[in-house]
Amino acid sequence: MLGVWLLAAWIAPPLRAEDGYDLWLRYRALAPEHADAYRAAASQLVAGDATPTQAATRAELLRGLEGLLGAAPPLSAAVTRPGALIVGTPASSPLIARLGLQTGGLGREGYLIRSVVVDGHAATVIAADEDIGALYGAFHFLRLLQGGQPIARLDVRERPRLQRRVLNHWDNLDRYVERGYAGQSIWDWHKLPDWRDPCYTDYARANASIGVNGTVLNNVNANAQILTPMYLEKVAALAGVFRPYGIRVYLSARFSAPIEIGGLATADPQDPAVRRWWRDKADEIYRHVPDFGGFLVKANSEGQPGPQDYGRSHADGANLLAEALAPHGGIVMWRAFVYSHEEPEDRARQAYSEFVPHDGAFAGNVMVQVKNGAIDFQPREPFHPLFGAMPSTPLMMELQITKEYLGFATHLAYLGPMYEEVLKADTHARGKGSTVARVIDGSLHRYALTGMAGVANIGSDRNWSGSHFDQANWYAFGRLAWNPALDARAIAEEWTRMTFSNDPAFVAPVVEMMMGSREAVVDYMTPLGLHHLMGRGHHYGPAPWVEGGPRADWTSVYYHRATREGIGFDRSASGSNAVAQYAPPVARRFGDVGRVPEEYLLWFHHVPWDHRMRSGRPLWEELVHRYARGVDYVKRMRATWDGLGAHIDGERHAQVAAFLAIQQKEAQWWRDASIAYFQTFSGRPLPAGQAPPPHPLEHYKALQFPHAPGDGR
Ligand code: BDP
Repeated sequence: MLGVWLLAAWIAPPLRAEDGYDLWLRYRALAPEHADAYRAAASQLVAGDATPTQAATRAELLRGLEGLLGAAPPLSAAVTRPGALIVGTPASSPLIARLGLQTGGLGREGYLIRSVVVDGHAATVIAADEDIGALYGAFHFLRLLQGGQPIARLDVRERPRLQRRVLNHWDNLDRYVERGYAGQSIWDWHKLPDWRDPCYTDYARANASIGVNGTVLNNVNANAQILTPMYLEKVAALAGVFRPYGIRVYLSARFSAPIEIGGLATADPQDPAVRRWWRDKADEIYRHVPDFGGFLVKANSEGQPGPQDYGRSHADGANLLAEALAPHGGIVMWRAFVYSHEEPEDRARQAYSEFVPHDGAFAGNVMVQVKNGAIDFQPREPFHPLFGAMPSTPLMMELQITKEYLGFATHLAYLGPMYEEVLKADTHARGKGSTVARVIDGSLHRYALTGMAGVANIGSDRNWSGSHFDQANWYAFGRLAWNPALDARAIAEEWTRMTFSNDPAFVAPVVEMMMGSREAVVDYMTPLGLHHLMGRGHHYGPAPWVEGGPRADWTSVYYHRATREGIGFDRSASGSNAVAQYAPPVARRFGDVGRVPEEYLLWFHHVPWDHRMRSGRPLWEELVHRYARGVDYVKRMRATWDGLGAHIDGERHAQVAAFLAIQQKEAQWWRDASIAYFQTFSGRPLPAGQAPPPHPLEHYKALQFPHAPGDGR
């Protein structure tokens, strides 16, 4: 019997099946060459548990070290041997107070990690001014171990560059997630407040590990019910789970709530009863959640109610809510994603036109939340012209983590390079070097409030994000919100090591694959500045032929404007002149067909099919070349991945492989359908070596997807 057991143990695969639930906090045993050294540097743990945050910090370190090193170090009240790990604040730990470290200037959330000598013994200290800083430091320390990094001579000093690092859940109260591709909402409203699913704690751990410190629980297309007493109790229960991890809860507020749940006849911001209602509502919320973060608001956009319904401005609307929250320290995140039915102008111009006149008119606790680009989370957009144009109003960046326009959950597209691209874009608002990162970190205009929001890709799927690689986008968002100057490649490497393996034969090809993956999506969906060509409503698959319907700017033809002569949206001075919303040096570059970066060519210009591209090819041929290039990249990703099976567990490997096969099929579909359609305008043959689409255009146009996931409703 014993023999059989031993044999089973001997032939058992070394790589346990994994389902992705553990995210990048897997804490699987490290290779001996790392584990031995780390064991010596974590021989005992000196950490308190007097507060919930201290307890969470200590528990995380014990859990992490046990997993990575095989056994948790013993707890100790003093340093009694070499290799102690000491964690805390000068207030919580007399030892740290005695070390006299320079924790001043770290702020509430910053931390130090130092190699020090204590009572004659080499030790490592994680010190902060506040408990939450120590928790962030502990996650940083664990990350070093997970990535096999040296820890003998540490001198880390970190503090977040942005204050509010917030996930936006587009989750409805019935658990449907708008633009969600990872199952249902993780918030089980029906069972709350009494049942607190353990996944809420793991959600908080994962977010704290990357520095996310806020979460908006409900959809921007908000239901006022969330503000009723029954739901506030549920919200309070979640806030209680998140609090030890430094995560504050925010809610999306529906502007017409005073009518819908307050019984008032109006929601006019100038009406004294409305103002009183919001003040009372804020007081009530803070009775439930004393550290409530504030409201996120989508107003007068896509049919949502707002101040303009009463002839008032966005500033009037935002200030109404700001006034109610101010006594409690709450903020308003007022979204700039607005476009109205009446405005006949280019949709790309509307947010700027509506907001810039109100610069300086917003209350001190309001931030205006601006999407990275002026249209809507496309695979590639030039940076939003509002960045740099509102020096007196703190602007918060809104990125989309869920891949509404980038292939849902089955397409592997690492968004780090996309986030980095917008953050590094130079607005020239105050001369060269006025990057978007410097706008949102407040250094350019001295904003008092700073922040970044990410539309979450989290759902009830076991792997949280719908696919293993989509976890990397959640991770990258958090890391860049902590420090917008971080490098997307370094983040990809960090994530790969933590999520899969430290083996260089695995890490190098996977990081390489990730880094080009978003560009591949741009190539096979919307090359050269094309945009908004996805299926109507659900945004699944190619549909450049979409026309008609309630409004022109909900069609594809509005955006690509293909004719027999050429293609592209003229936003130069001869067209909508949207370029004029940028600072002059940027406007000159984007507005000049000879100088515009080719990746934005058709975003800003309508050009003839035989326009000569930098490659020497005419535009039509370049377009076809780009579509094919995107498909080829996916083929190469598949081949790379297929060769990596030996490095990781079979379960995750197989799912990624299957999703890559779907991606290849769909990339090909995008290429074929787009070429079949645009060829009806260009009238030109395909370049040599390019296969004709296997089906006539009518085939692609006839495809229907009534149950595609995530559609707005
Ligand atoms: C679009 C989505 C829609 C959202 C909207 C928004 O298609 O579901 O409600 O953005 O950001 O991308 O408000």
